[in-house]
Amino acid sequence: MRLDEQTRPDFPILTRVINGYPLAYLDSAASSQKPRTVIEAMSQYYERNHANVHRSIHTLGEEATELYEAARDRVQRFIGAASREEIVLTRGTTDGLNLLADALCLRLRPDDEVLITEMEHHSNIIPWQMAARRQGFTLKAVPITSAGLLDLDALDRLLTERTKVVAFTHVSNVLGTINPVAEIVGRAGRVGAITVVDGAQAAPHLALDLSALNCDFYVFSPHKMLGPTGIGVLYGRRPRLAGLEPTRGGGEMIKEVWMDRAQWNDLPWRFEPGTPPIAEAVGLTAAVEYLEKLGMERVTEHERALARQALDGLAATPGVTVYGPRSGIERGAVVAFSVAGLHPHDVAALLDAEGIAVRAGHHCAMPLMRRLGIVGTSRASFSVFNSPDEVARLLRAVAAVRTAL
Ligand code: 7TS
Repeated sequence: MRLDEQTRPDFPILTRVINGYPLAYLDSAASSQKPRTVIEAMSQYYERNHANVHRSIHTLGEEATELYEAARDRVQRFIGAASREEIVLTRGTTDGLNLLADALCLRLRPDDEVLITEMEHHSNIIPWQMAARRQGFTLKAVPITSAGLLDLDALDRLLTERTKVVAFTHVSNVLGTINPVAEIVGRAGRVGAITVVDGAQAAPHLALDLSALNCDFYVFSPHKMLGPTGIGVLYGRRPRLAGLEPTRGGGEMIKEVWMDRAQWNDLPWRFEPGTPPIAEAVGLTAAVEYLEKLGMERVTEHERALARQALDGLAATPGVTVYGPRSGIERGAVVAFSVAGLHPHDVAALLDAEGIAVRAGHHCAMPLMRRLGIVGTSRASFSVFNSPDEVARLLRAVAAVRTAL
C-alpha cells in the first residue's frame, strides 16, 4: 500500500472541504498536520496525568515527569544521539538558534567571524546579527551557486582561523537543497569552528544519525514533523554542551542558589529554565512513534517521489519557473516556483480557491530572494499524507492559472 493510502485516515483534518474542494494540504514545510495519535496523546495527558515536572513527589507529578523525560529518550534514539544529556527541549528551531547564538557568541571578539549561508531562514540569520551587534564580530555568508547548491570552494576561502562558528541549514526551505553536513562539518573542523545545523526541514523527512553527521549542535521543530507547536529540540554534542554557559536563568536550571550566585544543574536541565512544554513533549513522543512505525526510509522515498513529480510537472508547464537543484540531485520535500505575470500571492489565492494550500512569499529568506532576484515564490511542500493525486491537482491548477491569464 502506498504511504498516503496508509496514513490519510489517521489525519482528521484531511476530511476538511475547502471552497467546495477536498483539502490538498501542501504546506507542511510551514507546519505539518497531526495524526490522531498525537492529538489524543496530548488530551489524554491533560485528562489523566497533568502536573508540573521535576518538583512534586505526588503521583501526578511523577507521572508527568516520567512522560516529559520519556520524550527526551525517544528523541535521542530517533536522531542517533549518544546520550539523553545531549537532548535539550526548547520552544522550537528559532528558540534553539537564539539560545545558541546567545551562548556561543558570549566570548566572541571583534576579530572573530561567524559564517552563515545565503540560503538561511531568517531564524538562522537574525540571532547571529543581534549577537554580532553586541559583540562586534563579523558575520559572513557562504554564497550559493547558480544551481542552488552551497559554493563549497567559497566556503573553503571563507574559513579561516578567525571563524568561530559555522551555522547552516541541512535542507533549504525554499530551494530544497540538501547540504552535505558531514563534509561541511569536516571543513569547519579544520579551522576549529563550532558547527550549528538548522535541521527544521530535514528532521521531518530524513533518517538522522547525528553521531555520524558529527556536527556540534543540531536544532529542529516537532511541529513540522507531525508533532505539536510550542516545543523544539536542541541537540548538542556532550563536551560542547557542557562547555556552554547558560544564558537564561530561572527555576529548575540550578542545583543550589545563594543570594549572589548559583550552581547550575546537570545537563540537559541547565538549559531548560521554567516550566517546560509538557503536553507538547507527550505529543512529540507520539509523533516520533508514528514516524518510526512508518520507517523514515519509506517516508523519505514517498516524499521524494512527490517532490520529483511536482518538480518535473511544474518545470514542463509553460511560463513556470522552478527554483533549486534540478536534474539528478537529491532534494528535500519542497518545490518553490513562480508563474510568469502573476504575483506569488495571487497564485496561492487561486490555488486556495480550489482547496490547494501552498505558501507564497519570501519564506522568511529575504537574502535568498534577493540573491535569486525575485520578490518571492509560491511553494508546495510534502508530508507522509500527501498523494500523487494531490500533486496532479496542483499541476492542473497551475497550468489553468496560466491559461486564465
Ligand atoms: N529554519 C528553517 C530552515 C525553517 O524552514 C524554519 C521554518 C525555521 C528555521 C523556523 O522554525 P520555527 O519552528 O522556529 O518557526 N520555516 C517555515 C517555512 O518555510 N514556512 O513557514 C515556516
